[in-house]
Amino acid sequence: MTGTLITVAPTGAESDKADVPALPVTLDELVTTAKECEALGASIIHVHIRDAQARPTLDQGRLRATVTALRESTGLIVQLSSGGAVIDPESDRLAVLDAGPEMASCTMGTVNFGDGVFLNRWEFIVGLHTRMQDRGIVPEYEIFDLGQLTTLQRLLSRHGLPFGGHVHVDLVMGVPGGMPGTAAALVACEQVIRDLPEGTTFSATGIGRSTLPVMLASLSAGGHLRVGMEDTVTYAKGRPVESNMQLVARAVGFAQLAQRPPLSPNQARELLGVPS
Ligand code: KMH
Ligand code: ZN
Repeated sequence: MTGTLITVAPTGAESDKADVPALPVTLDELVTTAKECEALGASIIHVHIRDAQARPTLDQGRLRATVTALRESTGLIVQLSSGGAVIDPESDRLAVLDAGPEMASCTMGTVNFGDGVFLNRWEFIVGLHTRMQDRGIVPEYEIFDLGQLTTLQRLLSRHGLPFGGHVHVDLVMGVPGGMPGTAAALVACEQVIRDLPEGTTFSATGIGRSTLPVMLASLSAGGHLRVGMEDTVTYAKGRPVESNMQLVARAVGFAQLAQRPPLSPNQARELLGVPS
């Protein structure tokens, strides 16, 4: 068993800065968060950005500046979200790949997402996957429900392996409308992941109150971890999250207890097929 990949997802597109003041929304806040999370043991940063009014945006200039700043200030693998917010058009989501990330997310199907719908048509999925192959970007396949793993099997069998040849999936569990954030659901996913190409790795994150059960289940099942304020803004009952670092520190502690210490960013690159 290898060590643990720890991804930090610090911002997301769903929480308002007004409701969650600790959310990093400016480039300075994001870079400071990234450096501190790297020092604690994170190896990947999953990035959503905000505009000058702290609203979610896929503005190309801001995305490029963010990738550059994170690459200059940290060794973290920079993974841009191609998911954006549920209202973002497909064209803007595809254009995220023009901002030059090492990795990008690639969601494997449509899912109800709270009161909205996170739309991911088959043709759009194929477009993201093949464009990433062409541009040398390593995908992280986002899985919100069990059937999306079979969509991934279909994608790989029809359109080939991702750039780098390694398949990595992230189970996003406990979204209202998606699979539950439970150990049983994680084990069901892990059984299907066995049918994906040999060596496929997975991480998992549980939204809201499913954070802890999903983290413990993932470590127990040989998976990796994603944590951050994109996914949870409550540390414990009645205690708001103080910072992304608090969530990363807790994940590092659990990984060490499991005797699977955090992988460095370069070890993560080696595992995921991301060029150094
Ligand atoms: N904000 C969600 C609608 C991703 O980053 O790729 C989509 C999401 C997934 O967060
Ligand atoms: Zn995201």
